[in-house]
Amino acid sequence: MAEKITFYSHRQGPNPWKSVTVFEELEVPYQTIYLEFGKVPNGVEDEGFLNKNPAGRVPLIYDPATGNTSNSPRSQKVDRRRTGVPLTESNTIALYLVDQYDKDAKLTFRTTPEKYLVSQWLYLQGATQAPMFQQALLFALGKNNPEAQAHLRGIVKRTLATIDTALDGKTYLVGDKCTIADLAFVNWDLTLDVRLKGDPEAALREQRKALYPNRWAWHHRILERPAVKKMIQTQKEANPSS
Ligand SMILES: N[C@@H](CCC(=O)N[C@@H](CS)C(=O)NCC(=O)O)C(=O)O
Repeated sequence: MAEKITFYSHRQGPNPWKSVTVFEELEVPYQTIYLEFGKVPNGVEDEGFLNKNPAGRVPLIYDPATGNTSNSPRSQKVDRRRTGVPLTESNTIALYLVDQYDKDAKLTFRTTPEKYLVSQWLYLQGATQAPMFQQALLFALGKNNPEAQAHLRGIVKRTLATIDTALDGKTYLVGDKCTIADLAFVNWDLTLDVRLKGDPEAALREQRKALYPNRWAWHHRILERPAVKKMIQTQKEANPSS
């Protein structure tokens, strides 16, 4: 069995949990180190972690299987022969894991155009879904700016509509199987109740089900996957009081 990947995570933040789903799908062994947010001991902005990822963000993995690399941001401070390749960015980690561990292409495609379509959805997830869902919540919570709130909720709804249209007559985003592109959307989608709170047309689950039926069925289809159930259970266990 492969040596365990060291995985820096956060108990709530959605991005690291995307990696957990891919570990579980591919049965890749990993050991989790939970960090706090902020400049606190064991925090993502603590000097110890900034030496590993100057961006101060999780997920970050070290995979001993990949051996030496010159990819470390502050390479002189990391013993790369012992720790393996350091990688950040949840979608890059997903791409890495399928390259390294998904020899049968269970979660990906190696053909054209499918591999570019997987990439397209991963970019949409990372560049639009995650940051816009995050902004929508920040504006809803912290700023008395109804125009900005409505604008951001509009982008969230447009993202849902984009997925819904793409899934018309289809089961998954690319080809006929669930790939890392589909899996990448789950964790932020699970937070829609708070992102769309107060929205006149899509705040409620029943409203979203009626507005985006393809997306609704797809999201629930993915939630039935054993690896996704395991990820959700692991997150519950990591947050016993919530
Ligand atoms: N684009 C990055 C975003 C990573 C990211 O923002 N992670 C959050 C947790 S979900 C984080 O580490 N935040 C640190 C902070 O807010 O201080 C990815 O997909 O991995």
